[in-house]
Amino acid sequence: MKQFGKLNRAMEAGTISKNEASLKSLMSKGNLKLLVLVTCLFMNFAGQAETIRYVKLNGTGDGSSWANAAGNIQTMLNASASGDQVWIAGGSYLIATTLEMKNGVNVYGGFQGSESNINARPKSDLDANGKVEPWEFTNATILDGQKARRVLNQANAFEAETTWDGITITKGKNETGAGAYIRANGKLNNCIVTNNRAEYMRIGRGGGIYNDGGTVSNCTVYENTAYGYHSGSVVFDVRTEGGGVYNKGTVSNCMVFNNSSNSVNMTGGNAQAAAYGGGIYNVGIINTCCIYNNKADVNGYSKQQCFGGGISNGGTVYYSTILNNQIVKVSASSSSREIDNKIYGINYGVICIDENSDLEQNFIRPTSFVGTAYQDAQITELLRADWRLKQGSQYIEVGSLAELPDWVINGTDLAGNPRVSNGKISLGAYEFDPTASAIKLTPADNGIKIYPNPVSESFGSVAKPCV
Ligand SMILES: [Ca+2]
Repeated sequence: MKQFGKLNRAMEAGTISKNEASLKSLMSKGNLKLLVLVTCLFMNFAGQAETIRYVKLNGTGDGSSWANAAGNIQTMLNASASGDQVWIAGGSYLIATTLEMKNGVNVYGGFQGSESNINARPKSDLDANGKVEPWEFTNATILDGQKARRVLNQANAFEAETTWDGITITKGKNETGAGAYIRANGKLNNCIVTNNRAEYMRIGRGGGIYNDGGTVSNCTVYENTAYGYHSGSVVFDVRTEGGGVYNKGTVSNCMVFNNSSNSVNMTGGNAQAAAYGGGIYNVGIINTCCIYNNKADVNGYSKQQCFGGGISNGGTVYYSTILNNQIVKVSASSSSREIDNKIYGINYGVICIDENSDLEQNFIRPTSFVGTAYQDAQITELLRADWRLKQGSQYIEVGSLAELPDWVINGTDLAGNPRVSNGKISLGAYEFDPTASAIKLTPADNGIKIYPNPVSESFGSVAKPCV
């Protein structure tokens, strides 16, 4: 009946036609058949009421169709009202002014440029890892901040859930949330967030995303940096938090890798620094994520600390896989590199071993090194890593459903399969999928060269899940 209420309000406001207004009198007669008719007509009416505006690269139209697509994303956002949508064809869009999200206006990227349905956007296995992932749109819509500004911004909490779906956010730069800053009811879904940099003298927060109460889901977040530095004669402390994501909201079903939380002392002196969360600084909720090969590092301070190569957790983490992350401390007199997958605080069903000798036994295609990539071949390896569980893995169906919220239990794993089957749940971000093991990509098959693990000789081991 909520829809009828909306219809009534629209009629009272005079925003619908006489024909539609005549339905009101039909409704008042209480005739069931007519009521059904009214419902059908209303659904048609509601579908037409929503306006889609179209954007393509170098478009010069008014945005009314793909053929008349406009070229400016913000102009189309500004023209939209809550409930409208903006569809953006694939291409690389140079963002000259930070894009401002608009309450209730969903934005979809990844179109070839002729689709009439968001589900028709073509996807393909672009990174050749044997699976088509939620963010792999064949016609990528790339929003490029040109290393000069934040790419996407939500200025305040929204009343309506507002989703940006199927976009790539890259080359953003800001003190916080260099790629995107979202707040309550803001949502990034099916997105790639890469090569963004939060940089400031004293503090850098959220290289890829600063999530202040919103939701990040089904995204891959890689090669972002939260960077702080000390420079000049005035001594001050430096702090970096969340190379990939600074999270005060929810991050669910995401890959987070090759990000760094990093601080450098440019001028010496007694400055102190702390680097938190190479992958994620979390004071919110993380669920079903793979957080691997991230790094928290500090260089050149008189006192320097690192907390969480993968994740620094002051919130809650559910069923995630945290592996091959690293902390690095370099000073004039010493340097140390350690594997660091530790997680403190509240966590359930997390795999976070600090011993990488068991990886081959448990995962389909683990990475062969610790920390971030410094060679192209390593980047390829990171993109093709597969942390799904192997037959015989010790993590299969040994988790507990106790204390898990319903949205986690009823959700999916990182491969999109049911999170719980027959009342059982596996540790980490994936359930065991017998068909997954059939995909065999060996380094030889794919031109991947395995480099020696630079730090494998020096760790103590904590060879058990952190549950
Ligand atoms: Ca893929």
